[in-house]
Formats: sequence, structure tokens, C-alpha cells
Amino acid sequence: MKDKIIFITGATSGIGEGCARKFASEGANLILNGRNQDKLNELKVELEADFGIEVLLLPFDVRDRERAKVAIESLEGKWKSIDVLVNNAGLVIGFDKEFEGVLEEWDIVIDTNIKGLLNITRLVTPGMVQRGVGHIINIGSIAGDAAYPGGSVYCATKAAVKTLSDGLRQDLVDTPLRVTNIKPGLVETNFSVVRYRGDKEAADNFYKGIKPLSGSDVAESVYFAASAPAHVQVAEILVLATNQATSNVTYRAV
Ligand code: NDP
Ligand code: 8X3
Repeated sequence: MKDKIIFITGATSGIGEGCARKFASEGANLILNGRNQDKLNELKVELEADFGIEVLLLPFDVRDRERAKVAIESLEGKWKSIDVLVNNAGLVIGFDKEFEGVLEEWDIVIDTNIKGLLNITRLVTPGMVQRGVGHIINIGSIAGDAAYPGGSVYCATKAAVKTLSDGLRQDLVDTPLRVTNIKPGLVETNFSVVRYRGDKEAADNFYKGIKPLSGSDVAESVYFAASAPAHVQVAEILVLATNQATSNVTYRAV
């Protein structure tokens, strides 16, 4: 992984931040994206000091196609040669029933999780094809395998991530590029705070009685896929907390 270029969207928190730390600890140079510029700056200072790697910041909203295009097309020198793209930026807002939810919130979720991911894939993959080197790792979810109550729109976006991953793998089958869909279960990050619209207590309650995954647990799966030998394509990984069996079945010790 030494000196490889890893581009991670949504690197300011949770799984994306976990991936940044993991790849940095293995000697990779990082392009980090997110909207929180202060957090990106902090990460750059910390990771460069701790691991002696280089970090380039690309703060933009993945939904903003024009800004994404300008930012990615302005990459120079070695930064152009992205080896691994981790399409991680994503969110859910609310636990509303499909006939009751807020359409504007669903727009944000769909625009980020599906169209934002596509924006970045479309901008980064052609260079990988040209160079004959590259790996696109999408952060999907167990939520993409089956809907659960109050989650249908989010689940649909993650089902889309699975389909987009499968489709891209087919479109790249005659190239050396690889495509992976990582499907985590319950991961304790800022995700639930956003889901509960900032209610930290409700978010904490969501993980009561179960030891959930952490962002760094998921980063280990991402790294496993990225570091497999070139002829090995890890197509999917479903990674769950030990006491989670499916989206709907978890054992809680309270
Ligand atoms: P966090 O809320 O901790 O992190 C989400 C990251 O996405 C943040 O860095 C945020 O950064 C970034 N982000 C959100 N919207 C945008 C945007 N429009 N443009 C750029 N960056 C954006 O949640 P997680 O780490 O848990 O989530 C990461 C991914 O993992 C998501 O795709 C999520 O669906 C998926 N996932 C999460 C699971 C969980 O249980 N937590 C389980 C399965 C999958 P900023 O605010 O700075 O823009
Ligand atoms: C997040 C996992 O089960 O909270 O993708 O939807 S879940």
C-alpha cells in the first residue's frame, strides 16, 4: 500500500475516518473529502505527523457535480493516479414510514447516497481505466439486502449501491480494475445522530445492549479488499456485529 493514492469520500467521521487512519497506517497517501473543512484540516495534520504520509484535502459536497468536477480535474502530478476510490459519503435522515416521510430529506439521502456516489465514480474511473490500475470500493450496507420498517428509502439507496457495484464490475470485466461492495451492519458512528436529526440520546439508545461495529472495524474489511492480490476481486463483504443476524434480528442484552 506504500505510496499508493487512496481517495476517500466522507472522511471526516466514522467509517471514512477509520479508512483514512487504516490506509495511512499502511503508508498510503490520501485524498480526503467531506464538507467539514476544520475536521479535514485536523485529520491532515494528525495523519501526516503520525504516519509520515501525504494528505491532500478536497472539501466539497459530493452532490455538487460542478465542484466535484473542478476539484478532481485540478489534481496534479501523482495525485491524478488514484489507486483506490472509497465511495463512503452517505447518510440517512429519519425513521419515517414510506407514506409519512419528508420528501426534501429523502432528496438529500438519494442525492448523496446514489447520485453523489455516481458523480465521483464517473469522474475517477476513466483515469483508472486509462492507466489500467484501480479499485472502486463502495460502502453499501446490509440495508441494501432487504428493507426494514421506517428505512425503505435508505434501504433503496443501498440496494442501488449494490446494483451500481455489480453493474460497474460487469462494465470493467475486460480491465484489471476491481469493484467491491462493503455491506456493514450496525456501526456506531455519527450516522445515527444524523438519522435521529441531532438527538444524541436517541442515537446512543439505538446501540443499547449490543456491541456494534466501529468505523475502524469496517476499515479492516475495506483494507482487506484493497490489499488482496491483483488477481483477487473481493466482490462483496457483509460484516456484522456478532449479535446482529439480519437488519431486523439483533440480540440485545437489556
Ligand atoms: P458518519 O455520519 O459518521 O459519516 C458520514 C460521512 O459522510 C461524514 O464524513 C460526512 O462528512 C460525509 N458526508 C455526508 N454527506 C456528504 C456529502 N453530501 N458530501 C460529502 N461528504 C458527505 O456515518 P458512517 O461513517 O456510519 O457512514 C459512512 C457510510 O457508511 C455511509 O454511506 C453509510 O450509509 C454507510 N453505512 C453506515 C452504517 C452504520 O451503521 N453507521 C452501516 C452500513 C453502512 P461531512 O459532514 O464533513 O460532509
Ligand atoms: C446502516 C445499517 O441497519 O442501521 O446502513 O441500516 S442499518
